[in-house]
Parts: sequence; structure tokens; C-alpha cells
Amino acid sequence: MSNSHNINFRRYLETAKPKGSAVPAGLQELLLAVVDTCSTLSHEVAQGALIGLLGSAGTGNVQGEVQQKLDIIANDLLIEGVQACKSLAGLASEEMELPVPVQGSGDYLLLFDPLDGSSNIDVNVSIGTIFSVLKKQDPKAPLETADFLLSGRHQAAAGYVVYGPQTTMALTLGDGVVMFTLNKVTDEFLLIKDPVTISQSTKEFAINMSNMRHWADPVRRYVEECLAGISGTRGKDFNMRWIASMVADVHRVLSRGGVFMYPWDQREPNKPGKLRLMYEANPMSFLVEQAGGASINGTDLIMDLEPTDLHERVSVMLGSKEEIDRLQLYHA
Ligand code: P6P
Repeated sequence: MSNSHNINFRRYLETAKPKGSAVPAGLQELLLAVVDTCSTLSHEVAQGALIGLLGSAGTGNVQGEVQQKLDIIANDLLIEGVQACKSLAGLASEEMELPVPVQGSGDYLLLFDPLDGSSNIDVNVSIGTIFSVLKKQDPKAPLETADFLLSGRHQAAAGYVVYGPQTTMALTLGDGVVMFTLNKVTDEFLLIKDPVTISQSTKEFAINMSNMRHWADPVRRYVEECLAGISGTRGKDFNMRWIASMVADVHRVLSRGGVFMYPWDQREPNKPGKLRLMYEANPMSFLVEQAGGASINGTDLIMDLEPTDLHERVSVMLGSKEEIDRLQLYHA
């Protein structure tokens, strides 16, 4: 376990050897650009109303959701922040229907939710940026949407930055998970935790309980058993949390264990879930698996799912492995 706070993100990338190999220079370049942009975004988010950034932008995104002013600012900052990356072939965002080619000649693909949980901005609750890095399978061909449609197993890196009381980043390069916190005086992300691991068992679950009557039976059974507590079949009491900001809820799971669920429900039965596979569920699943947890859509491991659409949604249940194994059993 490393708690030395004197290793900054650049130094970490220069010296890390995930699976025994140095981090490719192009990936270092890309991740540094993303994280530097998130440092800028952290300052913007913290200003909020002071610089007129709260509230709706009066526009909608490809998801049909009302965009907050900071959604658009975050999206524009990230696009601008990585444009000069020579290693980048293209990027895709929750806020844009189609991917954007960039002038880089490399083969990395960046996908992101620029500001997840943005409905919480106006009430000063933690929000965050989620990112995923893939590699273009045919570097020479012109960029097309199909280049991004790779399963989560193909991710070269994934992470999030949560803008809360601290601005903290979690990252995986495929060989464990590390966390950094932003020193806002020096504008450096400093290593705070290496490795990050999720406890196999837990007494805490996170789900939006107001949807209970709409859930499928396996989810309802699981939650009812948790609510039954020590006198029920689980033989222990459970606590519940719901921040309604995936980044904040997943950060808690990575920090102290737990289960996070946004399952399919019958409100919109044709949608597999609310959360997006490519730039929310896959990066979070990569982090959770690398920290010793598990992440499923009910029946299957999320990172095994073969995507068919850039903005496709998925049912998500992730966290402490014993609980996810139980949920998967209930869905069998
Ligand atoms: P609900 C935020 O809008 C988000 O996409 C996730 O970050 C969060 O987990 C979920 O939606 C909250 O949804 O229905 O509880 O507001």
C-alpha cells in the first residue's frame, strides 16, 4: 500500500509498469491531457453560480436529456483538452450523437461522460467525469462509429474524476486501481491510494428505492432480503445510500465496499436500463473488477457485452463480489 503523497500523476505514469510493461507514451500523453482538463473543470464546477454556470443551457442532448450549462462546458473543455494529442484517433461523448475525429495519427479512442450526475450541480452534490480508452483495431482506416463498438474487455484504461469535497481520480491501466487527489494549490493530482481494493462482502447497497414497484423480481428479492436485515435470510442488517450521481456512488463502493444498482425496470421496458454501456458502465466495471469486485447486467458480466450502438443503455449491478454473485444467482 502506498500512501506517499509526493508522487504526482505524471511521475506515476512514467514509472508504472502495468502487467510488467511501461505505459505507452501515447497513452501517457492522452491520460495527462484528460486529467489536466479535469483539473480545470474542477475549478469551474467549484465556482458554479459565482460565474453564472448553474442551471439549464436550454438545449437537449442525444439522450433527449436537458443539458446543464456545465455539461456543455465540460464537453467542450475535454474536446479542446485532447485535440492536440498525437496518439488520439477520435473521441465519443454522451453529449454528442456521433464520434469526432481528431487530427492525431494515433490509434487511441477516448469515450467520456463529461459531467455525470449533472442534475446534482444546482444542489451542490458531487458530480464527475467518467472516461474510457480503447484502441482502434485498424489504425489506418478512416474513423467510423463502428471503431468504438468494442466490448469493455478491450479497454486500455478507464477512470473517473469526482468533484466533491476533494477532487479525486480513480484509474486502472488493467493491473489494479489507484487513486489520486488534486492539490488545488499546485494543480497536481497526487497519489493517495495504491492499490484500491473492494471488500468481498458488505452491509451497504445503493439503489433508487422509489422505483421498487417497477423492478424485476430478482432485484426486488435481493433488496427485500437486505431490508429484512438480521432477522431475515441474510442474517445481518444493511445500510442504504443513494447519491443519484453514479461517480459518487461508485467512488464510495471503491472506497469502502458496497453494491450499486441501476437495474432494468418496467417504466421503459424497451430500454435495458438507464446507464450507458460505453462511457459509464464499461469504465466503472473495469475499475470495479480490477479492484476485486464484479459488475453484471443481471445475467452477464458487463465487460463481456458486445456493443451494437454507441449510446446503448445497460442494466448495472456492481460492487462487492459476494453480493454480485448472489444477484447473478437470483437472475439465473
Ligand atoms: P435517478 C445521473 O443523472 C445518472 O445518470 C447517474 O449518475 C445516477 O446514478 C442516475 O442517473 C440517477 O438516476 O433516476 O436516481 O435520478
